[in-house]
Amino acid sequence: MKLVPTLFSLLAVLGAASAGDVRGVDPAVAARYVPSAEGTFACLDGSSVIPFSAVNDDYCDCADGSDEPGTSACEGRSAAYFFCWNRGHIPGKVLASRVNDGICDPECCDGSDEWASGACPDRCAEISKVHREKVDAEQKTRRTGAKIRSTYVSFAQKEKTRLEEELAAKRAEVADKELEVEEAKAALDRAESQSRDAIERKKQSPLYQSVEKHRDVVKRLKTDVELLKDDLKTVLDLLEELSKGYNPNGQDMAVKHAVINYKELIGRVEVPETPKEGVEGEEANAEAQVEGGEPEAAAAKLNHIRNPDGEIPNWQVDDVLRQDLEGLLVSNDGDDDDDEDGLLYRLEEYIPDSMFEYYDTAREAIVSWLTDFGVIKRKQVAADGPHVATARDKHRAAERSLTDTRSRIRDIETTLDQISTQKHYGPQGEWKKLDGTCIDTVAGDYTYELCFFGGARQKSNKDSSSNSLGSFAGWNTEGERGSYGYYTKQRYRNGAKCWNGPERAVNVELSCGTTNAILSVTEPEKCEYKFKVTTPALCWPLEGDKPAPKAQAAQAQDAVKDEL
Ligand code: MAN
Repeated sequence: MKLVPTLFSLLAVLGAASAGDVRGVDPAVAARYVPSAEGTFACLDGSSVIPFSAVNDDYCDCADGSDEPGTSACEGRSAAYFFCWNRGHIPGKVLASRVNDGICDPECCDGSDEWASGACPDRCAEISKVHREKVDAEQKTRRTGAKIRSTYVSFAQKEKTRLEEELAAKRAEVADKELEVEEAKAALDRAESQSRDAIERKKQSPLYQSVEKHRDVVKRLKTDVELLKDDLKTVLDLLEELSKGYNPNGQDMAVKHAVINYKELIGRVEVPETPKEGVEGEEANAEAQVEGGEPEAAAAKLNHIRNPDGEIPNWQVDDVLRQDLEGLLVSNDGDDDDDEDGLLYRLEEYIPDSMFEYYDTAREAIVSWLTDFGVIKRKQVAADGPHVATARDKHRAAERSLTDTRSRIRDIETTLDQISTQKHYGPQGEWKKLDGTCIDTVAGDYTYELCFFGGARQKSNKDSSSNSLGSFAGWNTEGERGSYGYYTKQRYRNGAKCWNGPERAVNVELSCGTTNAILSVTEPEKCEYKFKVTTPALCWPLEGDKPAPKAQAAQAQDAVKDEL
């Protein structure tokens, strides 16, 4: 409150045709800018009461600055802002500090904020025209987009109906399938027990018992032969040592005869041309016989003693011992559907004898290799018979079918929940249509791809390399679910790790457009990308057009706020 009114305050008061026309006052609080009976003004925050003449006197009296709506005297105070009418356009506001600062603020296209100099002409008519054209274009896009969006909504509704029907059918199937599994299990148990009983019975047959005994005997013989071979080797080694180390001049006749006999056993005996007479002569003759013979022939003979001709090879004996006798009982049990697998397992019948040993060693390896690669199926019959195998296959098939049905039910329930609520597919399920739709754009050295609700990728335009930029991680975390703002952002996270940096990620900024398209791609931070995307899914119908989503009113309010 100044004692001597300044030029500004005079002009400000003169500018007010009536008390309600105080310069710069927001019409929302205009009623407070009327002098009281005592000719006073109460600050809007109630902090003080001042003479009405102190309003707009270019001196700040109120703590909140509400006494100076038309000057810059209260700059920085909470209520210190200037309201401009912008007639013919949309009213605006500027901070009190910007009143009469010599700058034509765009918020006040009527130039009223520069009232002291009158330096800013009223440009509201032309600005309003441009604005209207922009708004008209936006509304046109919005209307066209909304029509497309409505097809998305219909799609979601149809999809919902289809899924609900499928869900009902699948739920009805479950009880039948559970019964099928139960019956198949009972049949399998029966077949298994019958098969066990039958095998037990057959095992009591004289033939089986005899074969088992034979096998036991073969087993024991094999052990005996192995032990004897060991013993023979020890004895031969011993005699070899003895024959090399013994002293022929010694008088130990027992040793001498043993060596002579050993050498006879392994070598060809040669009698000297002129045998000597007498006892000494006999000994010399014997020695000559022993020393005689050909070393190579002796070695061959020794080898023959150790490994006689006609010896049954170990693999043949092992084959007999390994034979699955129970399996033979089962496979003979009416298994007359001799399929290709059977042929494969009987391949040995066609293998020439000379190759059999090699084939036998390689067979297991070949069969497991073919089984691993799914070329053949190992026959179950050897383990439990064809009836059990069939029963087991039926039980497994019934279980698989029940599991598939249950899993489909869970999927449908999830999708229906996502369509029906506002969680995933928007207020009217409109985004369901875009689930899996991919759009892309070229930017610099890369083509950027976005698959809605799937993943984002960065593909090189120079080679075939590409980086994952992440998978769908949710909508706008700041927006309230169901509000327009909630659907204007999507997050894609956990992409390929950036060298020396974070995992790649994308923030998608969505707006209404008549097509699904990526408008621009930027990388504001290393490996953090921003996609600007248009989509009809965000073209909510205009107020007055039919039918608006629930949150439409909220969006309309947001829009008005933005404009003010
Ligand atoms: C690649 C691309 C770029 C990224 C760098 C980071 O070249 O993914 O977008 O900035 O890696 O090393």
